Amino acid sequence: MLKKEIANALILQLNKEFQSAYIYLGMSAYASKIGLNGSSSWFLIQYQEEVAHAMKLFKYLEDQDVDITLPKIEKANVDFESILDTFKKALKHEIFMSANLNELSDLTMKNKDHATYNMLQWYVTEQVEEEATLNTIIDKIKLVGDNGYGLYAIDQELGARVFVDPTSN
Ligand code: OFO
Repeated sequence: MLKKEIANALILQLNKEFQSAYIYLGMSAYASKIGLNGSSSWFLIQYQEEVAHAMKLFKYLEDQDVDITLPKIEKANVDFESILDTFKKALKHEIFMSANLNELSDLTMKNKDHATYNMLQWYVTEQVEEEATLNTIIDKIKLVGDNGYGLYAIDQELGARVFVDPTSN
C-alpha cells in the first residue's frame, strides 16, 4: 500500500511521461515538416519510448492498488527554429525529467518506501542514457553546421533507429 503523498507524486510523474510522449510527437511533426524524415522517425520512436515509460508506471500503480486519476495533457509545440533547436529543447526537457525523478526518489527515501525507490531507479538510469544520446546528436549537428550534406547524413543515421521496448529488459 502506497502512502497518499507518494501515490499522488507517481500519478503526476505518469502524466509527465505522457506529456513527454506528446512533446516528442510534436517534434516528430516539425522534423517531418522541414523534410528531415530520419529525425521525424527518431522522435516518433522517442514518443513510443515515453509511452512505454508511462505504462510501466501505470502498471506499478495498478499493482499497488492505487486509485488512478489521469490529469490532462498540455498542448505540444510543433514549431521550432531548426532541427538543432528541436534537439536542444529535447535535451532540456530530459534534464527536467531527470530532476523530477531525482525528487521522486528523494521522497521515497524520506518515506522509507524501498519498493517504489527501487522501481524509480530504473528511470534514473534510463535518464542518464537519454541525456547522453541527445548530447551526442546535438554535438553531431553542431559539427556539420550549415553543411546540407552533413545534415542529410545525420538524418539518415537517425532514421535507422528502431523501437525496442525499454521496459522489456
Ligand atoms: Fe525521457 O523521460 Fe521518460 O522517464
